[in-house]
Amino acid sequence: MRIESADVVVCNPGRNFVTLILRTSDGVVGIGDATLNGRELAVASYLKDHVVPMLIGRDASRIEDTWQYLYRGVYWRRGPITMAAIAAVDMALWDIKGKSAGMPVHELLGGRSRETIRAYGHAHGRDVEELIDSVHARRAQGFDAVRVQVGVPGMGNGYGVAEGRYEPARLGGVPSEEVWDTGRYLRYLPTVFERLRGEFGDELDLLHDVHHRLTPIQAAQLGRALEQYRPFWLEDMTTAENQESFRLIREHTTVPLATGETFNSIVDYLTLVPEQLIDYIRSAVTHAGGLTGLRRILDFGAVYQIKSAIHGPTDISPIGMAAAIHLDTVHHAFGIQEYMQHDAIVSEVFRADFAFADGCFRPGAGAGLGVTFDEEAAARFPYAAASLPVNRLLDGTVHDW
Ligand code: GCO
Ligand code: MG
Repeated sequence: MRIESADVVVCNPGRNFVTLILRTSDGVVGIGDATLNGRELAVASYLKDHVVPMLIGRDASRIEDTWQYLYRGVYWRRGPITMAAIAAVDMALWDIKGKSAGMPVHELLGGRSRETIRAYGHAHGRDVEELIDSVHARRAQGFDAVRVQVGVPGMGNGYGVAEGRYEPARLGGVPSEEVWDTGRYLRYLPTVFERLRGEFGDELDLLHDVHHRLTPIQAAQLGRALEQYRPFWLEDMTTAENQESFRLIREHTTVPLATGETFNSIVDYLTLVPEQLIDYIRSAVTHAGGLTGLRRILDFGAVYQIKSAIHGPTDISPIGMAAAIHLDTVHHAFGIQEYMQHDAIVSEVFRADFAFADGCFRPGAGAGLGVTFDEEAAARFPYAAASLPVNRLLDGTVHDW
């Protein structure tokens, strides 16, 4: 079974998605997600101009060999663009293998380790009252784990929640700008957790994403201040380029730590995992080399009792979400799955067979990944440049997103 053709489609049903479609000589179609938020066209070009010519004529059944060929066989390894492209090829090949075998991908990967997959939802508000309403809405959907993000008083449009919508992607190539004040944030957040515990009691799991905005010692302070409210985790407390800084956070707080959504390779975890500096691995199937790449990372983490928490924002397409749910179904050291929830319009293009109810996913039983991609519908939603905001401190200094 040879790969006969490959197409790359970039569409925008509300936000941009990059989809790879592989067709084999015996008529099997496999699809993969290569969406890299704000850099979609770079991955599309990497696929079209550099990867597709290497794929035509290859044996579609050789997933591992193709992965190594695209990773090791190329001088420039790793990096988000390369690994998102490899991820899409990998997902499409697993999809093809599943369709050829008449089995869902989780069966090919080893079968179910669990019946349901616990997910956490997103709640956010411009202020704490709006946040509380948003948490109630997630509770009503059945979530018993909720990520809470809130605007900080006096910080203007800060923290991506100002427009009442998390991370507004501004159309056009130039991002909007937000202000950030670390001192205000550090003073305010414990009061928010106190309020939430008062409102929702002890049972609800609360998660929070710091989005890389603190220095290691500020992160340690925040961990200590929030420990009494038992957060499920604090995510991306500080930038992870210097992984050794996590040692400092760990020395000072027992709050569980999650990181890795911007990582794309197992090599990115060489300090964090063996030194047990984190508790949850946050990489995405779409950004970490597909099922093949992420599975290796999660198994590495499992040796150190580090759990999976696969990235599941709306800038990953339903194909990437489906791949995550297949892996969650199989992986023994499963922790939790993020579910940010696509707008309904996305289902005009992508139809996935996984189900969500009572705060949990169940994988679909369809062969392959269980997602269909409607190319005609996709053509109705052409690419539109969009960017995440950029942060500046009060004095104008550019700060981490
Ligand atoms: C998360 C993430 C997202 C990212 C987004 C950037 O935890 O879900 O932080 O909200 O910011 O995926 O592209
Ligand atoms: Mg995050």
